[in-house]
Amino acid sequence: MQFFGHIIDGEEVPSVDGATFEVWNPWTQEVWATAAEGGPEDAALAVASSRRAFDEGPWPRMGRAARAAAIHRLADLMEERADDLATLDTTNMAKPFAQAQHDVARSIWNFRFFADHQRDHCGEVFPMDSGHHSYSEYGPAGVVAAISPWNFPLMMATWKIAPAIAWGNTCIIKPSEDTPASVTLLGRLAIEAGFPPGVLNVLNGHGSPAGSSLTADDRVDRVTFTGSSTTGKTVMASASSHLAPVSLELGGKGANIVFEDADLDNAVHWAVEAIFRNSGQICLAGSRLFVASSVYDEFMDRFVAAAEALTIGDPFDPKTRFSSLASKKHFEKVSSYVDGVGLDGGKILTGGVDDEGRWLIRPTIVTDLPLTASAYCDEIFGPVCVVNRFESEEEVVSLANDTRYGLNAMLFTENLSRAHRVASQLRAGTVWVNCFFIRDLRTPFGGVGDSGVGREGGNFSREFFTEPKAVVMQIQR
Ligand code: TXE
Repeated sequence: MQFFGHIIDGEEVPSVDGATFEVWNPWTQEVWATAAEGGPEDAALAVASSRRAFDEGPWPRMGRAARAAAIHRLADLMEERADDLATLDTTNMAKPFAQAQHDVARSIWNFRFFADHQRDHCGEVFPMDSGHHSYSEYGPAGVVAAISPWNFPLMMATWKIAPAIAWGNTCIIKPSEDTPASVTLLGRLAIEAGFPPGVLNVLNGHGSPAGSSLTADDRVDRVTFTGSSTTGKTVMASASSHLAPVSLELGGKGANIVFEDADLDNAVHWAVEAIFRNSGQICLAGSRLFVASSVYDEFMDRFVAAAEALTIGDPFDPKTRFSSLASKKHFEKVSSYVDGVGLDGGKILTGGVDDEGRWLIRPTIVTDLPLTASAYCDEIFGPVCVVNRFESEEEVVSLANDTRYGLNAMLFTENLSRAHRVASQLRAGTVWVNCFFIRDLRTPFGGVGDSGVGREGGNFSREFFTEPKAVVMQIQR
């Protein structure tokens, strides 16, 4: 059985007290590994190591080109081990292997992008009428605590680690207790790439005490978190005790709007991706679908057919497009929402809870739910799409914005003016027009309301992971 330790100060180590936890394969429903269960002492050691690496080590001082080169070396090693990284994510959370390979490629790109972004960046110069000029300098903030979820185990972790270390910080990543494997391998590769000890530490373990010990530690200068809105609030409160800025990427209940003039083939394709990719375990999921009345019947026939055509099965089978949920606990959560649909007056057009004992919810499409039903309002984080029809643009904008979340929205139309008009009216951090899930790493990423605080990506990550400084210089006397 494999073991995933902590990576602290350039070494893979067990917990100080030897505690471990089981790591599950949700497809086979078997324990396939164990991992070190981090406690307060392990967290303190990880923070002390990253603090030393920041205060005394070469990383923040080595210059941008050398740092970029080191990060590209790590990316090269990830490329060499890409299938091993993808295998760990698929084993650990039943993500279809091709999707896990895609996540690894994107994780490598996270490192390459931010390595180059910090190397090539310029500060600003502010000419002043007073005979002075000012310029800005972006220095590293210090020690970053990063806490990541289980739905994109490697990808979400690297989305945090890459900008943090690229900008000269040192970082402790705590992966989800459900998916410690790929991030631990990443930590091993960082050692192999020659990273100075403490630049990238991996602390395995549960949210409490491992994660909470990190966020509460006053030697930590930044906290970046992706997870549930409830835990996000706890993390923010904890970091506020020592005034560490936080970046929170939380849940979502994305609206997906199909107007009557949409290209229906394209809209159906993306509607399926938006709610059934990764078994719906995506904060950006298009879980509330609104379809114009005049095309509703035609769209729904095609949407239901496409959902039923998804090949369900073993995530390592190349034919599989859809597999089980990431854990038993999560399966129970999603099942309870599906079970509640009928009680709330909703109709399940297709899908439902698997009847073969797997931790699987088949691609599920629901109609007729009242707008107050919990399956309509809450983030289910599973393959459950709630559909409503609409009559007018004004009506659908109001429906789409009527949520406590605001991470993303999609709209499908061939009318250019409408696309711009509606995109600007939607209350969301990202709006996709005629597509879904396409990202440019320079753009802001984050949400409003219960979907989070702050933005990351390109210069937005720079703002968060650095301490901008103004230097004012007299040039004329
Ligand atoms: O999330 P948690 P869970 C949503 C989704 C899902 C629900 C619950 O709706 O069903 O959250 O998932 C760490 N201090 N999302 O229970 O608890 C934890 O160990 C510090 C949306 O997995 O938020 C893990 O590493 N850290 C989401 C991470 O927080 C703590 C992705 C997320 O766990 C902690 C995942 C604490 N007190 C779930 N408690 C998205 N936005 O994509 C827990 N953690």
